[in-house]
Amino acid sequence: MAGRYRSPLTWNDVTPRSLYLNRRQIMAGSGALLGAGLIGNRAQAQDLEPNTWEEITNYNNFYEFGTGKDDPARNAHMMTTQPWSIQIDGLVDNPGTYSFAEIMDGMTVEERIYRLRCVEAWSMVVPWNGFELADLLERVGVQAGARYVAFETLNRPEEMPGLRFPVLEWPYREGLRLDEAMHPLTILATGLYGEPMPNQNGAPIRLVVPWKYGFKSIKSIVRITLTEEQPPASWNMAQPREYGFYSNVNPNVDHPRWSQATERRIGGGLFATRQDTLMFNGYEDEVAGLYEGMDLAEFF
Ligand SMILES: Nc1nc2c(c(=O)[nH]1)N[C@H]1C(S)=C(S)[C@@H](COP(=O)(O)O)O[C@H]1N2
Ligand SMILES: [Mo]
Repeated sequence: MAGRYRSPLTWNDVTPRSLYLNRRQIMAGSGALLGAGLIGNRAQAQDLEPNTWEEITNYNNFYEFGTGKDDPARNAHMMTTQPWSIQIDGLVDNPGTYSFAEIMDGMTVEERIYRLRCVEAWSMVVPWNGFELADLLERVGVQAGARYVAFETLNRPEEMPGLRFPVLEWPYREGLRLDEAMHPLTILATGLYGEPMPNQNGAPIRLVVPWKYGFKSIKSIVRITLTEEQPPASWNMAQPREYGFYSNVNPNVDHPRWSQATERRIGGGLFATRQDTLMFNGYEDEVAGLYEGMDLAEFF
């Protein structure tokens, strides 16, 4: 691992508006300096302008609250997020149920401005606040036999009206290979725009894996399990031909029912044209090494 990943941008760069322009000039003019790939060129720098708070919190996928894009913003207030705890178990040295405060204790929360590319071919740029999942995994102690990390979302039908419908196998489940989970780009996010995570975005704590389709970034996590075998994942279980376990963003591997070559950037306004989807969602330099020698069409 090439050491801790340092985001080239901070929240101070995100706002106010005048600083966006300043930041974009800086980014456009110093590709070599920022350059380990996250910001490779001017086009990429421009599409890293974050979406607005309104866009990020009103256009959501969180099927536990309904399948419409505006259902989570309308319904997710029903979810109780205090108290909150995460059960951490499986192949770890220190299994247990950790309160949100215990999880956060000693963690350095930083800003990470990441692209979010949904498998449905829309995208946003989100200024998350969070910490590296690796920091938590190191703290609980990953045992030698562990090869995967499994995650589960809260499963509370009385607060989550969408759970009545068998769209997916509940609770929502996802998984990563251990090296993906330990990668410095993989974070547990607890906020956005410097505010606590809104319920519709996965309060109080959710995964963000920016080089994978959005459904891998599981929300409102209550359980993390270190496993030897590849864990079940809700979308993969529902439609294994359409949603693979890896689900790395890849413009060359289409979904069986639509192209993945381009994407619709939410809130594009005046410049609302489709944009090209980037290999590994623009994080190729950082993560391609994880998949060396792997057939990305077979292991989609
Ligand atoms: N528990 C849970 N996590 C989830 C989802 C969901 O329906 N339930 N939707 C996923 C999908 S498809 C996407 S694109 C992202 C959307 O995150 P956002 O609403 O914060 O933009 O969350 C992912 N995490
Ligand atoms: Mo998605």
